[in-house]
Order: sequence, then C-alpha cells, then structure tokens
Amino acid sequence: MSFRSATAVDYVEDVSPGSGALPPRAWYPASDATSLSLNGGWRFRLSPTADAEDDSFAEPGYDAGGWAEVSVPGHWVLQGHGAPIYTNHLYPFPVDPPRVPTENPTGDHLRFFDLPEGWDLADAGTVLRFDGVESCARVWLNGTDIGEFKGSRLPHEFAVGHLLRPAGNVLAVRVHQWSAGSYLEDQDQWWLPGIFRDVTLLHRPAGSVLDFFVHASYDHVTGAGTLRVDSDADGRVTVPELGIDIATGEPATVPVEAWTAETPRLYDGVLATEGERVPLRIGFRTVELAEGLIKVNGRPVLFKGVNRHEWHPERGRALDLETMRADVLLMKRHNINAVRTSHYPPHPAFLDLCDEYGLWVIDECDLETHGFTEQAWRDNPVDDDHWTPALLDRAARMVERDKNHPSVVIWSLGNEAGTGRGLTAMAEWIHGRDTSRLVHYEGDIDCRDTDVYSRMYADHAEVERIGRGLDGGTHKRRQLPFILCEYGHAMGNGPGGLADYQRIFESYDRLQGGFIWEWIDHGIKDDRYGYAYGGDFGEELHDGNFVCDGLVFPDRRPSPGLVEYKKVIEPVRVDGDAAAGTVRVTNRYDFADLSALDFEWSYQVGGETVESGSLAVPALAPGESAEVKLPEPPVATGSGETQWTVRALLAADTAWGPRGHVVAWGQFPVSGRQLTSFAASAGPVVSDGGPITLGPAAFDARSGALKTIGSVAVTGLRLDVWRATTDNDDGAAWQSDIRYGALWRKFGLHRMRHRLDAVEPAGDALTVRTRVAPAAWEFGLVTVYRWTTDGSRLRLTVSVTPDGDWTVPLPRLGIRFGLSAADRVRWFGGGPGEAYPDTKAASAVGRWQSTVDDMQTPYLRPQENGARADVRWAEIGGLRIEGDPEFWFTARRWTTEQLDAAAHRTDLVAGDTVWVNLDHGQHGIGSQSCGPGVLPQYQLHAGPAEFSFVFADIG
Ligand code: IPT
Repeated sequence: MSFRSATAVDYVEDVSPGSGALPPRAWYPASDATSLSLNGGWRFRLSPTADAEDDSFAEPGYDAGGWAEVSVPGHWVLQGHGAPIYTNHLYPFPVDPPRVPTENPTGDHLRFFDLPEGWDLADAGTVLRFDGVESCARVWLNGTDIGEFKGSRLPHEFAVGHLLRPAGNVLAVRVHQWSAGSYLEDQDQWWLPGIFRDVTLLHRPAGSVLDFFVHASYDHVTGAGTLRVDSDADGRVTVPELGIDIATGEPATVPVEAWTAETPRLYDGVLATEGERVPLRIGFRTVELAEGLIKVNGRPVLFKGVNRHEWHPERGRALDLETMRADVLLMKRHNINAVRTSHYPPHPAFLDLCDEYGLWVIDECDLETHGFTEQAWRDNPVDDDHWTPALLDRAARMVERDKNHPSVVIWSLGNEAGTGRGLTAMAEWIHGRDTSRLVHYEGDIDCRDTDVYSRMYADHAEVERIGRGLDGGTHKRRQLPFILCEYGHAMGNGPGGLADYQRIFESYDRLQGGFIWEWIDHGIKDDRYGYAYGGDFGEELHDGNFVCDGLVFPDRRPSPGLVEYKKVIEPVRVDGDAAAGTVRVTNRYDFADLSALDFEWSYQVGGETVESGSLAVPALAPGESAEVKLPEPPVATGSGETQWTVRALLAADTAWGPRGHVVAWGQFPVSGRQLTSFAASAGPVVSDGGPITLGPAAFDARSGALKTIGSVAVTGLRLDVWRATTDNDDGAAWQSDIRYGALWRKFGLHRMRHRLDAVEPAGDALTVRTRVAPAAWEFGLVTVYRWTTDGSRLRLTVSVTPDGDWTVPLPRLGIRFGLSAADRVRWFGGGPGEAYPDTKAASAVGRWQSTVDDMQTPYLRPQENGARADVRWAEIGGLRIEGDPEFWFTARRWTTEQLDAAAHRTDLVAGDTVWVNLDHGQHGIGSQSCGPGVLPQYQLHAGPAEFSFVFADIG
C-alpha cells in the first residue's frame, strides 16, 4: 500500500520518553570489553516532513547509492542540508503541546558495518549506545525496529546482540528535528538537529558490568576516605594505591587525600565482574549542606564559575575531546573553578576532564520550557502530569550516567522551566537516588524542592541584601546558601562590574559565588560574515547576536572579559604598602595552600622593569595572609614614576599550566607620575591668507582646525562624545531600567553639531571657541580648545562646560582626530588589553606595544572596543602624545560611525585614515544586555571638565 497513515510517526508527538531503550546506567569511557565506534561517514537523506518517506530504507539491501553523506557526530544543518535557527526562548513553531509542525525536517541516516574479528555473538550481548541525538530518533537494526527515543543530550542504549551479524549490518536511524521533546528543550541556543554525539556498539560479555555507583566520601576530621561500589553485577573493587580489595557493596575506610577542584586527587581502581574490568577514577569527597552553607570536605566553597554550552564554530554541539580539553585548560588557566553545564548534561567525557583537572560541576538536566513564559506559563509541561514520566526519565538518565564523577557536586533540574509538579517529582527522585549531592533549580524561588537559593542577574545591591540575610523569602530559603547561577552577561564588550560582585561575594558567607553567563560565543563560521549569528540564515524568528555572549570568541580566543574575570577571581591577593616596603599576600583558595606557587617581585620605572627577583612567601593555608618584606627599591625615589609588581606563578608544570604561568598579581605605586614640564613660549603667527602657525603646528585660519604637527598631517580634530553602542549600552528589550544606548540616540549624541564661535590667536595661545550640541535639543557642551607651544611641542587644553539640562551620562568625553598613516603603537599606561571604567581590574600599568589592527577586539557584532586605560603617553603615526591627566586611548581604521553601523566584522573596511580617540572619560560598561546597568560610580556624567595633551612630532 502506498498510503501511510499518520500513526506511523505518532511517537514523534508522544509525550512519553520513548520505547525499547535499556534502563539508564553509569557511563564509562572504556573497559576491557570490546567496542566499536560507529562514528564517521553515514549515508543521509533529508525529508521535509516526518513521514514523507516510508521506512523501507531500514531494510537490508536498500540501495542508498543516491544519498548524501554526513559526518556522525554532527548536525545536518551544519553540513549543507537545511539551516540552523537561533531563538533565545521563543519556540520556532506554534505552541500547541505536544503537537509539532507538519514541516518537520527529518534526516534518515544509514550506517553499514561489519563486526571486528572475534566479536562473540554466541555467549554475550551487545548494546548500541547513542550519546546524543536531537530531538527524536527511531532506530532499526538489520530491518528490525528496536525503538525510539527523545531527550537530546542524554544517552540511550538498546540491546541488539540478537540482531547482529558478523558482517553486513545495517543501522538505520530516522531523526526528526521537532518532537514532543522539543517542548522540553527550549534552551537559548541554535536548534541543531542530528546525531551529534557518538554512536557506539558495546560488546557485553556474559557477567559484564551493568550499572554501578561509586560512593567515595571523605571525613575531614579523620582524613579517612570510605569507598563502597554498589554494582548490579557482583564483583570486586581494587584500588592498589590504597591497598583496597573489596567485594562490591562492601565498604572500606582508609586514609586518603581528598578530591577538590583545587587538588583533584584521583585514585585509579578497577571494578571487576565475571566478564569485564572497568577502570575507575575515584575521588574522595563529601558534599553537604551544613550551617546553611555548601561545604565540601567540611569547608565552604566559593564558586568562581562559568556557564558552559557546548560549542564549536563549525561543528556546533558535536565536540571532540580536544575541544573539550581546550575548554577545561582555558578555564583552569583563567582561575575558573566551577562549571554549570548549562543547560543540559555535556558530553560525558567533559566530566572526566573536570574530575581530572579539577572543576566543581553543577550538572544540569536537559530541560527548559522557557517559551511558555509568553503565555503566562499556561500548559507548561512541567506542571502537567502527562509529561512527568518524560521529566523523570531525563532526571534519571542524567543522574545515572554522571553519578560517578567526583566533580559533580550539585544536580540541577534544568533551566527556565517555570514551576510545577514535574519539577518536584524530579527533585524527589534525585534526592532519593543520590543523597551525596545537592539539588539546584533557579526557578524554585521559594526553594521548596532545592538545597540552594539560586538566582540569575540579581544586581549588586540585591546580592548584598541576600548576603546580609535581609531578603526575606520562605523560612526554608532563609536557611540556605546563595549562588548566582548566571551573572555578568558576557555579550559583546563586557561584562562590567565583576570586581564589585566579587567584593560582595567575599564579604558574606552566605554568598557562595556565581557563574558568568556564558563561556563561549555561539557564532557559526560563515563565508559571508566571518561568524554568523541569529537571523543570518533567514530565520523568520530569531534573537540576533544574543547567542554571542561568551567570555571566549567562537574560536576560543579569550575575550577581554575572560582576562578581567581571571584577575577578579584570582586565588591570591597581593596588597602593597610602598611606604612600609611590604606586601600583604592572602591565600584565597578554599583548600590549597600556596606551596604550588612561586612569587616574584619586579620594580618599574616609567613603566619599564629595571629589576626583578623572587620573593619568599610562606605556604599560607587557605584564608591566611602574611606580611612579606620587599627588597630595597633598586632605584632611588624621585627618578620618575615607579611601582612594584608582585606576581604569583606556577612553581612547576601542572596538568593545566606550565611553570611560570601567572596565576595572580598586584601592582602598587611608589612614586607618582611627574609630567614633563611645558612652558608656553612663542605665540601664534597669523599670515595673510595663509595658515596660523604655532610652534610646530599649522591651523586653518578661518576654522581654527589643526592641519599639521611638524610633518604629521592631522584631520578632523574635535571633541567627541559618541561611541558605537555596546550590547550592554543598548540593553535587552525587556529591561525596565533606563537603557542609555537608546536614550543617547534619542538625544542625538551620535550626531553632534560643532558650531564655531571664535578663532582667537592672541598672546601665547590660539583659542578656538565652539558649542557642541545635537540638533533638536537645547543642551550642549561649550567647548574651548586652547593651543600653546613650547617651541618644539604643541599643547592642547580642552575645556568643556555643559550647558542646559543634561539628563543622560555621556558615552565618552575626549577628542578624536585622523592620522593618514599609522600602524605601530607604543604606550605607557594600562594594558596589554582593553579596559573600561568597570572592566579595568586586569589592566596592568606598564610599557606596551601593539599595532592598530591588534588593538581591535573582534566582537562578533562590532561595537565600541579596544580602549586602553590610564595612558600617560602614547606614540602613533609619528606623534607622541602625553596626557594630563592620563587618558583612554583608542585607535582604529574606521570611524565610530562606521563601527556603529556594522552588523558583522566583515562590514568593517579599513580606510586610509587611522582614527584616534583620546578620552578624558568613558562611561562604564555594565551588564545590561541581560543584567544590571552601570553602577553609579562608573557612570560618566556631564560636568565641567578640563584636560590637556602635549603633542610632539617624533617622525
Ligand atoms: C537566561 C537564560 O537562562 C540563559 O539561557 C540565557 O538565555 C541568558 O538568560 C541570556 O543570555 S534567562 C534571562 C533572560 C533571565
């Protein structure tokens, strides 16, 4: 019969988790049992609907000769078939649970394989494992339908031994992009269908390991570890290093070194059953809620975390081991100690790496129903009993898979799923199954089901109130510790205000830290745009570059936000007292002493190191500090600006960083800056019809515009208040606070007019008087440029007096000008990277050099970037510029207006002019793309200001 009834694909819209799969169990990478990876090239056919094609392709002998090929693991939409879709929380289909659209891209996958030599089919079983398929799969082996499943980022296993043949096996998998499961997977990310994690055939000898649960606790009072491995198949557990040789189910207590994220001590063991030997990596640690705090091994921990989505710019969520390792290494090298696996269990190998290198993990279930917020959470699956089996299935698949990882200290029910009975059922099940960990869910504001009070994006003031316990809440919540499961929204330039959060976290025991949103920009490598984001694939609904909000760029290059975070959370604090000639060193680790670190002092004059040496610091215990004597300053004071820098470095190679890697640092001044003296001498010379000259400079006589300084041509020098608004300036549409990006545009700060009032060559100065103001508004900035010379150099003093009713801060306040040629840049001031008033912790004072191109920070959506803070002097394009006071320095090959107009990096085309901004002030950055705005102390309010620059032609 050619007509197929719709019922053939009913499972797609069935709320049940599926059928045919084995019960969930612990995941382990390799044992002595044979396995066969089915990763690689698979034959592939894409259909527009779930039932456009019948299932005859699953039959052995089917001719798939005309089919395409895709790589597994992979997403077909990233391999030339269809296109990805990005939405934050809107479902890209009508909300009518559990129904999905008829347009349901469906990928039929075929894999042909032979069994390796010696694969015993007689006296053994075989399991077929899928580690992740989005969003719903139906599976046939050699023509037999073995089941179907949902739960994209969770493993599913099938017993297939009875269906296998030594050669010529046909594995057929039909994958539907949309299913009932899609309603539970509304995370803020790309929708990427496909078999995106490994497919493996596991030989299961008779008497092989089934499920097992490693219980390895640590008693911090006695220093003893207790190991018990519960196993569905009886066997023995050996840990040679500890002399342990016990039966499964039997406990052993021995002295051990504990596992912590700072000291990830693992013991190798083996679980041996009659038919299999499974390697174990055992970490002894105890997690508890005690005295209202999350404690591990008896001590409270402070999470310095990130939210990690799985991302690769070409392969999407199909990550290889080296990419996972790169994430872990980068995190460790940036002082990050915790990961929330937002918002689904990661590839299981990632957790092995967390165990090995040491990261605290909040393992989050694959559950989010955020789109229901649009209908006031009506019909939310998590509050509908029909869906509860699916929710429990997801909880069990996560907990059973990941329960043997010491790194996992907290289970999270999911993200942004509202509230409901299904969540309560999940929490109850998890609490019953695993009493050794805590349960988290941010949406449970009263903490009915959870062990931790968790919030996202709460502002500094509220976090401080929570720290003080003045936030009220239910009785239960008031007894609980607090974490910010998301904060510091790292979209574009920013986040700002991290140091201020950290100060608050460190001031109140109840505050146990937070997790930056998020680790990586989910940009997709793209020929048109460099990196594509939402909307670039013609999606009818999308959320633009909201998917690019990570601390690392898609290629994993650290953004300035990561460098800032590393400094803010550094585990050693160095506070200097130059007068006393001492530094106070504080150990801010929770568990480790400082014996793994070497300390080094250096002494800078004018930003240049003149001497350095090692500093003996005791191996302080966590929380301890010591006053350490510095050597005599190598140079007499009065020899210019001098400072100490003290750095803490890895004393030896570690698993994650080389010897000499800088973990923490501090700087403090000895003697302050001395400006080079400048005495105005010759005054302006006015020649008939020609330019006005003043020392080395020439000005247009009518406009007062600067033309040249010596041999250097200068164009368009004038006051500048505009910056290409950052994602944080623009803010998120739903933010109720004032969003300055829009207000600045409303008030025309991006189109200021410069009215010339007077050009006055008089006495020793050329004075140019102007009023700078936007069309349509009555407020403005009365701006006076006063030029003088000492004969060889040129000095500009800018005086700004606000006029009228200024109700918004300024984006920036300074001057900009164009240079016809510039490439290399040198400066003395903050560096090496970008900084803004509230993202400046990592800006170190020193002598730096770079190029105009390298000074650009490649935010995927172009925006203000690249400022260097506290610059004393800079050299660029044949000019040396000295500031009084220090200034913010920016140089780029396009104008601010071009930067502002660009949607992708590829829109930025270098012109002939290098535009230089020398700013007296910059408005802070904040985190308003999803969090609080700029704190008052970092806002740049219009007020009377005066600042100077001395220019010299050094060409
Ligand atoms: C929060 C989400 O949990 C996260 O997935 C991401 O969307 C983030 O915001 C913004 O990038 S939800 C927030 C809108 C309160």
